[in-house]
Amino acid sequence: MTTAVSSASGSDATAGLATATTPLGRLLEQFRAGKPAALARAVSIVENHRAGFEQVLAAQHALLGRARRIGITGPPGAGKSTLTTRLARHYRDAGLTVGIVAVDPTSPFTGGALLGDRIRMEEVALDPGVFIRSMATRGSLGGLATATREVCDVLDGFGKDIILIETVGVGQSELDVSRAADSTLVVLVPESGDSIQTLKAGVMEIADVYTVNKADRPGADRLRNDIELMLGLRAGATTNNMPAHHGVDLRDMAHADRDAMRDAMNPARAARAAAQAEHPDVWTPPVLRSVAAQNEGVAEVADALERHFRYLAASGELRQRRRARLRERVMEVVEQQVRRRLWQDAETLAWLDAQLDALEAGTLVPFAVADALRARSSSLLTGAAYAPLPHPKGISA
Ligand SMILES: Nc1nc2c(ncn2[C@@H]2O[C@H](COP(=O)(O)OP(=O)(O)O)[C@@H](O)[C@H]2O)c(=O)[nH]1
Ligand SMILES: [Mg+2]
Repeated sequence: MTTAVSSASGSDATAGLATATTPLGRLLEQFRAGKPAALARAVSIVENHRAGFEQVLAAQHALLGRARRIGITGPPGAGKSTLTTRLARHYRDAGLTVGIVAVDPTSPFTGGALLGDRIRMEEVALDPGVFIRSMATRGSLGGLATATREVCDVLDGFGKDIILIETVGVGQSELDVSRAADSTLVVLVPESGDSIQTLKAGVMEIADVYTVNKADRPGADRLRNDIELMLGLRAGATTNNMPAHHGVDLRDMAHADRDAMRDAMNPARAARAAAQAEHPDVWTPPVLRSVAAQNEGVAEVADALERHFRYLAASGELRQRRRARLRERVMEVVEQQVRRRLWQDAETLAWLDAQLDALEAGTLVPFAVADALRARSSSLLTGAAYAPLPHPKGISA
């Protein structure tokens, strides 16, 4: 069943949306014309949730999904920013435009780096085909993950072909941020306890491609093997590929059986073999090696990301991931609105304060106050602020 929703809601958020006579209308016009200055301003408005940010985002909605969003995550110092810069260069050389969103307080994109890094960054920073925004400080409602997604939407709507999202660390917020991406590249480094910690902290759930960066240092192959071993064990290679007979003479077995037997005895090998085979509906994360500082292995990383994107498209997972993102997006917006509408309403706060005596005396429980608050605030919560997109059927009930 569908319910038509009137677009004449008298809303504040849609007022002046399409007219070029308002400053925001003029900004959106320049944005649509592809002016880099308009992109920078639009990103700032959205990042800081300044007046008009909803209109800026709403104007992008129908355009979303053209960009490929690639998350690049891993422990501090792993070489994420270096690799991000190299990948940006790689995509620029292929004629693609790039947006970089760095969610990392230690990122050279924010200026906290060695001089050499700054110079390398500037090589892409000065390229008009590359837009860089650092999200190190985010004070407003909604949090970093929301802000990151919203900024990515602006870059996508602007027409950037590739969006690189650099996030540091291993915590839940970084995992949230990585969900803004279509593909996630996890960057690990040898001789760092962080790397295995990172894997344990749930990064294996989100990694589509791994690279062991700083492969010019000892221990890279060892780490690579450890990751492949974990991947192989997780995939259950040991049981799936085990030939029926044990104790057979390997020399009597067909090649395929022998390979299966070896893989069964070596899950890491099995994981590597699975990652090299191109299956339309199974993806085994490849574990690559790179020396980002020397631009080694960068093309291979880009190639693996390309293969992952093909897999996403062919398997239907791209559509699934993006639909899941839309769903989360609506939930996120509702939460933000509820918070803003309730806790920025002076009258509601005054009413709440008036309940404190009874709460303190124990004659009212917080749950009862919450019930009453929601009931008395229902019009605050349901009042329309956004007109639906022009669509013959309106919004589904
Ligand atoms: N030896 C070596 N150093 C690297 C490599 N990649 C990056 N670095 C250096 O490692 C340091 C941290 O790199 P950065 O990209 O800022 O790491 P991030 O914190 O993960 O973004 C910098 O000094 C880089 O020049 C590499 O492959 N090998
Ligand atoms: Mg960095």
